[in-house]
Parts: sequence; C-alpha cells; structure tokens
Amino acid sequence: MDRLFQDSVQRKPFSLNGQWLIKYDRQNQGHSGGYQTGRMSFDDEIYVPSCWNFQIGRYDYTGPAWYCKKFSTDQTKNSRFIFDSVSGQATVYLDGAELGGHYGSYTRFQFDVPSLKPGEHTLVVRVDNTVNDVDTMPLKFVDWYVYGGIYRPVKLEQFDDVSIDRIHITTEWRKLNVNKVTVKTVVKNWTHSPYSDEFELYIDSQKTLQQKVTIPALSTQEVVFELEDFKPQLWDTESPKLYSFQVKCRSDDLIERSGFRKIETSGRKILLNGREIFIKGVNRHNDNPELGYAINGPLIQRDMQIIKDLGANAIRGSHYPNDPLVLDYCDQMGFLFWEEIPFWNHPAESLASPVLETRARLAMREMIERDFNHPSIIFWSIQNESKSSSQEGLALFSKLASDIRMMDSSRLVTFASACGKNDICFNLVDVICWNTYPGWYDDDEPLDSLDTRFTQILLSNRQWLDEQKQDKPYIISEFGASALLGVTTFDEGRRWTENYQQKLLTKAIKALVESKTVQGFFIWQFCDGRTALNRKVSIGRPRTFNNKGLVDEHRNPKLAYYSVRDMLRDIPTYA
Ligand code: GCB
Repeated sequence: MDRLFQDSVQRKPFSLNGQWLIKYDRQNQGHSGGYQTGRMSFDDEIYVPSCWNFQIGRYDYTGPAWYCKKFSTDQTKNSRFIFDSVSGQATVYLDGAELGGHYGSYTRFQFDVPSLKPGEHTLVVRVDNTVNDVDTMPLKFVDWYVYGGIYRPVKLEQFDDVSIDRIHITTEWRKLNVNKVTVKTVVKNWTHSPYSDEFELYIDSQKTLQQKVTIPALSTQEVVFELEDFKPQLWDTESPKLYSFQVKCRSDDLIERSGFRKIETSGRKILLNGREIFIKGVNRHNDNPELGYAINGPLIQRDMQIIKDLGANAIRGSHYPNDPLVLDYCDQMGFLFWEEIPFWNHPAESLASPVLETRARLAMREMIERDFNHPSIIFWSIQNESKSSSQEGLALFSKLASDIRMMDSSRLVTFASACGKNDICFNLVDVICWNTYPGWYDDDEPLDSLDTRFTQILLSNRQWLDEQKQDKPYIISEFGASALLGVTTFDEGRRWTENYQQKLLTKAIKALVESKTVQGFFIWQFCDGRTALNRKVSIGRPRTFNNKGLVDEHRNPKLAYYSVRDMLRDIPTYA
C-alpha cells in the first residue's frame, strides 16, 4: 500500500503496477472461454492503477473485464498478492488456478500463496463493476461515478518464514492523559516448524520493548506490546503530532504511524482532548476528471492544501473508504476525517437483503481494520441517506453500529440522514447528522430570506431532537447549491449561477453559526464531480457532473470559494 512514510525497512515489495493487458467481456464469456489462463487475445493494454473509463470508447463501460499481467520471480518464496482496491467483484487467478474472490470497491484485499515457485507467472484478475437496484454497494442509482478497474496499487510481497501482518495501536485514557498504549501485531508463521524470535518495538526509531515469542507452525498469532510509561504529546488540529511504530523480528518488520487524541461527546458537545470543537468541513469525493478514483499523490496533496487554505478543519470522505494517502495527509495536516462505506440511498426493500448485509458488514470491517491507526478519523459512518425511517433500516444499521463499537470503541458513530423527523435510527449514533438542501431541493424560499429559513429549520430540528431526548451533538452533514463555473449574473436569484451558490452558502453558514443549534457542518461539496450517466440522475446534472463544488472538477475556484473562505477562517475550531 502506498503511504506517505516508509512502511517497512526489510521488505522488498515487488510492484505489479504498470502495463497490463485487458479484455472487456460484455457477453460474460470469459469463464467458458478459459480467460483465467490469460491465453486469449486482448483488446488493449491498460496502466494499473487506473479506471478503464478513461480508455477511448470505454467511458461508460460497466460489466466484467479481464486483466492479465506476466511477471517472474527467481526463488521459491511465500508470497502475498495485495490489491489496494478493485471495483465491484474481483476474482484472482494465478497460473490458471483461482486464488479467491473479493467484493467491495474501496478496500484492500490479499491472497497468500505459500512457496510460490520461481519462473514466469501469469496473474489474471476478472473485475466486474456491475451494479443493480438491490444488493450492490453502491446501487445503480447513485450521484457519483462508479468507475471500473484496478484503480489502486497492486503488489507482491515475499516472506521467508514469518510476516508481520498488522499493527493496531489502542489507547487507554485516565481522564485526558494517556494511561496505557497497546501495540497489537498479528504475525503469521508460513512454515511447517515453530518460529521463535525476539520481537522488538521501536517508537520513533528508539528501541522501546522486546519479547521472545514462539509462533506455532502454519499459524497466525498476536504479539502484543503494552506501554505503561509512554506519555506521548497529543495530536490535535493545530499540532498534529505523529509517532512511528516499528515492530520487527529477524526476518520481517512493519511500520505504522499514529497519533494520540481523545474524541468523545458530552451532552451536545464534541470534545477533542477535552476541548469543545466546532466542525467546519467539506464533503469530498476522491475523484478527478482525468484519473477518477486513481487520483494520485500530488493531486490529493493539492486538494488538501486547497481545503486547508479554505479554513476548513474537517473532511467527510463521501461516500466510500478513501485512498490511504488521503488519510495520511489528514493525519499530518491536522484534518478531522469522517469515513463511511458506499451505502448510499438504499431503499427499505434492499436493506432487507442478506447479500447486502454481508457486503456492508464486510466493507465496514475492512475499512476499520485498514484505517484503525489514523488519528484524523473521528467518525465511522454507517450509511448515507438510506431508509433510516424503516424497520429494515433499523435492523441492519443496529448490526452495523454494534459491529463498529466491537471493533473500535474509540471513535464516534454516525450516519447522514435524509429522513429528518421520520428517522427512527438516531438512538444508534453518538452524533446526529442530517443532510438538508433548503433553497435547492428542499423548498423554494426566495434567496433573500434564506438565512431566516435556514435558522427556522435548524431551530425546529433541534427542538424536535430535544423532544426525542436526543441530547447529542447535531451536525448538518450536507447543504449546498449547484453553480456552473463562469456563469455569473447581476440577478442573484438565478439558480446554477456562481452568485446564487455564493449567496446560498454564505447565508446558510451564517445561520449555522449564529443559531447555535449545531456543532458543525460539512458543505456539499468540495469540488464538482462526474456523476452517473443514466437519465434519472443526469437530467438534473448539467454536463453529467454534480456541480455543487466550491471549485470545479479542475479545482478552479468559484465565487463561493472566496466568500466561504472568509467566513470559515473566522470561525474558531475550539470554543
Ligand atoms: C445528497 C447525497 C449526495 C448528493 C447530493 C446532491 O444528499 O448524499 O451524494 O450528491 O445530495 O448533490 O444531490
């Protein structure tokens, strides 16, 4: 996985990025045609990581496609094939034999091949980004672009005898002080004999602890380090202090980076290290007009700089697990991050599907396992705008909420509701988040009185929450208006103009701050982004883009960007 820091000293990963061959399989003939061997004729070459939609003529391709890459190894080694993200359903074949499958477009998966023989190998991946109306994540009806392909890095790691597979760092607090830090690692012994070794923990390159451990043959075991006297400097938005944790033994090492901060609620307040915070956030799709989800390091870094400059302190990674690079930048730049699974506008019928339940719970587990150590992440979100007013929603979201708390009790649980006062799932969360679009979808209030209207809505929602005994923080997780870059007017009431968006956002932010009803907000959205091509979505989306960005898809600022920037910079993060 590509990170912003060196994640191992001893490993020599073998990148499987670069040119691959691809065969599109609209008729789904690949299995009967023996494509898993990689011996068919191909349509094209394709660079990995990328989205196939950027190949000429494939902009709207949805369905199966077969990728193939040949590579060579020179020694017999225990091998692990790691895929950072592949769209939809992936099935992986090595030298014609199936290694396994994975469903879920935005998380990492891997397959282990003990004692891979030297020589030339053929790696084939069947990728299928088909979506339906019932049990895919996301569904067919979605307001962003569901790209296809192998769009995050692929690599091969090789091990002699053991591999250190994961580091999870947990903190036990005594009030606002770190009482104990536990560094839990998972170690795999690939060999047929027990492996005994000294395992060492280094913090910022200083050897801190060591212990002798024996891992039984062919098994996976936890190796746990407990730090009783480690008194780290805390991480916060102003001073995002990070530490490096390296666990090593004779034949492998793994490095993670983390920080220490306490996030909790107290009544309606959100507290970061005991200090009340106000969230000034933007929603961001990890998308780019030339690269899609394969948006690379320099472009991500630029987005982060633009958002910092805007005066925001938080980002919602709408609507799926983000690239680990985004999270690394958030950690080191002091952003607060909201992460969620691609659970978007699922209706009640679909929420009852056992297949959807399995997929949602897997996505949640993979996201939390992968991103557990990022101090920037403060919210795990269950879903966006799915039917949280239904019993089906309540049943499934209850399971997801308890899965989250079982895996990670150190963060806040939320979801973005579109059901408002009909929602029956607010008891499940720590923070109530509500999407609302006055002045765009929700009502036709004239622009001039929109601030009053916004205030009325906020006060009435807060009052309703009080009546429901929901004494919790309340956040507006989406609000906004579309503007086409370059379309300006003297007539501010004209929708789709930069002026209308500018006015709407500034009035909304004023109401959000002055009404004292919310603990923060996330503007919809940071930048314009490509949306679904089907008529149902695109009919209200000029250029087939969602145009509610503060900047357009090339990150050119609209008028609203400057006005919002002036306002956000003046809103303090800490009370
Ligand atoms: C929403 C969705 C978001 C959409 C946005 C819009 O409520 O959560 O994904 O793109 O509204 O622009 O309609």
